[in-house]
Amino acid sequence: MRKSPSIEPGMIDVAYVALGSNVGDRQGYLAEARRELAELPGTRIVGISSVEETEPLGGLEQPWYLNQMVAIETSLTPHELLTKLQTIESRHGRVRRERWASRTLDLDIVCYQHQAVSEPGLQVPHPGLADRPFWQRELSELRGGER
Ligand code: A4P
Ligand code: MG
Repeated sequence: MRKSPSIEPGMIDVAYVALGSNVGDRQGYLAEARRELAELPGTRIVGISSVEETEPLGGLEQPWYLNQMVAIETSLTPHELLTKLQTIESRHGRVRRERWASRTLDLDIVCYQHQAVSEPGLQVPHPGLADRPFWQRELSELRGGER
């Protein structure tokens, strides 16, 4: 993989976005998320991982998840992308408030190829990467196929 130390804001970078759903039509929510990611400004999808069914993390009683990762080439900064992901998430809403962790659609920024952020509201790479073997598998699947 080519590496360069940093890029200017607004330049094209590769971002890895994790998709998760454990309520309702899980495959359908993932498909809608992929479609909406492809429509973001300055963005195109360059890789799509396999879909994995995963046991819920976090110790709460909840249904199993479908997880998937998408690689995008984007000129959106991490902050801009987070805002866009939150808009997509909120369009799909969350159900069953008493089981807060269950959601129709959860979108997380796993990492950028050339950018990092460490702030209270945004951490890139995502700190959960170390604890999520399925994210690690999906990331290596995408990176292995990049070039
Ligand atoms: N935030 C900070 N960094 C990031 C980032 N890199 N990407 C902040 C996205 N968001 C980031 O997220 C809470 C806040 O995290 C955001 O407002 C943003 O400012 P949220 O998605 O609104 O809340 P959440 O998802 O309930 O909390 P959290 O801590 O993000 O939970 P996770 O880590 O998303 O866990 N088990 C399996 N098998 N598969 C799953 O996908 N997911 C969860 C949810 C639990 N168990 C799971 C899975
Ligand atoms: Mg989340």
